[in-house]
Amino acid sequence: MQTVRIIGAPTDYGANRRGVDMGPSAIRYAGLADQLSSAGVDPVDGGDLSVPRAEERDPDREAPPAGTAKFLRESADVCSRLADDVAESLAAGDTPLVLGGDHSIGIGSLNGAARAADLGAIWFDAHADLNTPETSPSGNVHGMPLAAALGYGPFAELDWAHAPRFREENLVLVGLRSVDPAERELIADRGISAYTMSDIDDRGITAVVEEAIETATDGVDGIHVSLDLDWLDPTEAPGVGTPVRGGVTYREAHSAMEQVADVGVRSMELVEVNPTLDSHNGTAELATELAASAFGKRVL
Ligand code: B3U
Ligand code: MN
Ligand code: MN
Repeated sequence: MQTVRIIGAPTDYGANRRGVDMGPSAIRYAGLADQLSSAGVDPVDGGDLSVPRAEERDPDREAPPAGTAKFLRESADVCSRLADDVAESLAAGDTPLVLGGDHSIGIGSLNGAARAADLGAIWFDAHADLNTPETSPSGNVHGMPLAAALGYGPFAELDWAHAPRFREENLVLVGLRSVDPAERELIADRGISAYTMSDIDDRGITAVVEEAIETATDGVDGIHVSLDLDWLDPTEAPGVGTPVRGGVTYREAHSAMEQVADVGVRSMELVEVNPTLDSHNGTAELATELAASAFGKRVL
């Protein structure tokens, strides 16, 4: 039986909104282990990484000077420990499932995954997460993980994080509807595979995800799935820090997860669940259901 190793990464360094650090608790409380068991995998909970409170590091959470990233040193520290855990878990033959926390932890997940295996990645997100400290409108690292993993921008604290075996050709963004100008330019210049909500409207979720899987798996051994809950429409997933209207529906989300399950998920993360903004823990619950679909849960 496939062992899914749960790794909590309760960070909020990368986001403006406090509360996303409670994501791992909320997702566990929503019944993650039971959902995974019902998908036919064996969940083993490795607990949470230790993450010092932001107030201990920067009591004022002051805005940094333009061109820099907030809490970059702290994010780098958590991500390097997370990368070790993810790599170790893959090397042991397990499937890591990382619970965020804000999306800055994607830097650690991608690096760890790339260290242990040749994987592509599908990034289900309303946002492109391709900003650098220089181009970011917010200074928030949760808008930068892909730029860091791919080696763009000045990320001195994250020099180690550029995942050498993680190839840009095997990265696919799905569900975009909030993209900053520099991100748009980077996607066009580098020819990064990206599907907007318009593509999903035009072609349907099945065709889009099928093509995404083809690109992500081309020439590699499998995929890392990064699921930012703001990928879904805020009516389905209100408990996220930066909701954007016009996201995928409940059914489209499950359908996409079932498709990735068919090719086999080697590594996954659930990020940006913010219980302080949620309604009756519904977004956390949805995250557990989608994880179950991604690991093979079916009705019949
Ligand atoms: N692109 C914007 C907003 C954003 C990115 N990721 C999230 N929000 N969750 C930024 O700040 O980089
Ligand atoms: Mn994101
Ligand atoms: Mn997002």
